[in-house]
Amino acid sequence: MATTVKTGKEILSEFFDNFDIEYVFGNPGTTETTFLDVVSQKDNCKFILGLHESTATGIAVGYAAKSGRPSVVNIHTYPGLANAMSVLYNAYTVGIPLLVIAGQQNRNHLIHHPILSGNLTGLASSASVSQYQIDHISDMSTILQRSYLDADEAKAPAFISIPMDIYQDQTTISHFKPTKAPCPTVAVNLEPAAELIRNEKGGIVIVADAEAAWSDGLSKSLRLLSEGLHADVYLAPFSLRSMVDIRSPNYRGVLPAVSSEANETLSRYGTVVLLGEKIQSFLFMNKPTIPDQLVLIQFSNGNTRLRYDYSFDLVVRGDIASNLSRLCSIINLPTAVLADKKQACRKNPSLLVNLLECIARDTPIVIEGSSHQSVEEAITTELEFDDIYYEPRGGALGMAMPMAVGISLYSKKHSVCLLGDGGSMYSIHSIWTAAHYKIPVIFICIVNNEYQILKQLWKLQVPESDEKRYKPIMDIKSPELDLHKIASGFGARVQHATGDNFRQILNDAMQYEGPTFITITDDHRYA
Ligand SMILES: Cc1ncc(C[n+]2csc(CCOP(=O)(O)OP(=O)(O)O)c2C)c(N)n1
Ligand SMILES: [Mg+2]
Repeated sequence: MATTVKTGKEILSEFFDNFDIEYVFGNPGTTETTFLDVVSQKDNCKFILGLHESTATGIAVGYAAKSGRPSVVNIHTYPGLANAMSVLYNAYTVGIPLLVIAGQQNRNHLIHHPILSGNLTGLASSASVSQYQIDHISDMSTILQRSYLDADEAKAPAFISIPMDIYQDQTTISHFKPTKAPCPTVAVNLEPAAELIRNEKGGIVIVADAEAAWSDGLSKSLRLLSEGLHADVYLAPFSLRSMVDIRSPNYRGVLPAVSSEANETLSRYGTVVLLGEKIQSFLFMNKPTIPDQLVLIQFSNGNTRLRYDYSFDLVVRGDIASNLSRLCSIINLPTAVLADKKQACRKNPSLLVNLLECIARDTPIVIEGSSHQSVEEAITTELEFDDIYYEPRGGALGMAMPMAVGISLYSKKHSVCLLGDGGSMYSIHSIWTAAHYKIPVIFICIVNNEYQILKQLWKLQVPESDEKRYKPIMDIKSPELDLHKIASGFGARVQHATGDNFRQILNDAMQYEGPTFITITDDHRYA
């Protein structure tokens, strides 16, 4: 049989076909030209342009969170990767699969550290599960496949640096087959867990962390287990996604993020069942998040860290949802769920509540970190939205706006992003991508001309401090940001919502196949 010789360009093209890559999200430079030349010739793969790497990467995150598969990101060598790092870090800490590919300078003069070169794998290493530079054409197919599967298996970014001259090299060593990722492992013996739970005395609390979102059918099996055991359920702070059934009478919302408050909540129980990696806190105040005296059981899919943060009494490795179901049968729990929780009735709803009331409850909601975050978490839970995305564990501002764009791109329907005026500035360019590709998305921005959350945290950490010290640093006035001009400059329809016009504004936004940027003033709280 004749041996087939392939170029780097052909290998890349075959990789896209084999792994069904529908989109590449990126911001280009000269080192990526040949990569883009391959993408531009494919009928089944489209390039989505972000005007900044934080935007391109954030859109890829939203798309991956929805599709369940690694999104491919293409960025421009060292500076492009540096700009993407904060969103990459969010993705890494909270378990989002991305295949990040950056161009690198020609291998023939890399030794001289040419302009726009650098230690890309070193830079990427703090926010990715694996890092390769393709120095030999014969490695190219293996590195592409391995990195894609690394991202998929570990639920994290995997990084590849591709020198710009390698695409013309030729090799006979290259083949792809559609690879199925292995099935999730299942636990063989759940009796010890059942035993611990049967003998449990002080009450059980189940805390679901980010990793649990990757287990299909979790909300059903968690509901059966928690209701059968009379256990309360919380979402761990900074988990990124809601994956619990918020209609369950046992669901208590997001656990407090301040460590002493989480400690106080968890102290009411005798046993903590953790689904996923950890219970992340912010800030550390006096006490650790998890009280020492509790029995601690971990369920993990096995693709993030087991026993990494705490010492557990028992760890169960394997697909979380299937193991919770099996546990229900072993303990002989009822096979039907309880009646749904009754919705609370609000006498004087705030403007934010009114706005959200107009929106279908299956609309994805993305919340950016701000002083409004916990209120927004509570409102969206109470209103029974069932697809909520929270502040991620990495804590970097600038992911919510593009993430909402990526979610809408995948689901082909509106998503809603709730954010502050300060937070809006980190990835404001994501509006342009939504306008350019006609992606329907609604941004609701709470304007207070300040970093209010940072003032609050300043006061918490330095109680003797006062406004005179923190206002000059934390106010974003003089000049005030003209958010309407900025957002419309990027291509959004802009509106200011008040008690009189909010219904019309929301209806119009829902009809519009592109981005709407709505401002409201800071009167969002519960009445
Ligand atoms: C990339 C990045 N830079 C800075 C911060 C620190 N930070 C956290 S919250 C915040 C201000 C948020 O202000 P805004 O969005 O206006 O919300 P507000 O607190 O006023 O409600 C800042 C700067 C961060 N988390 N991430
Ligand atoms: Mg603000």
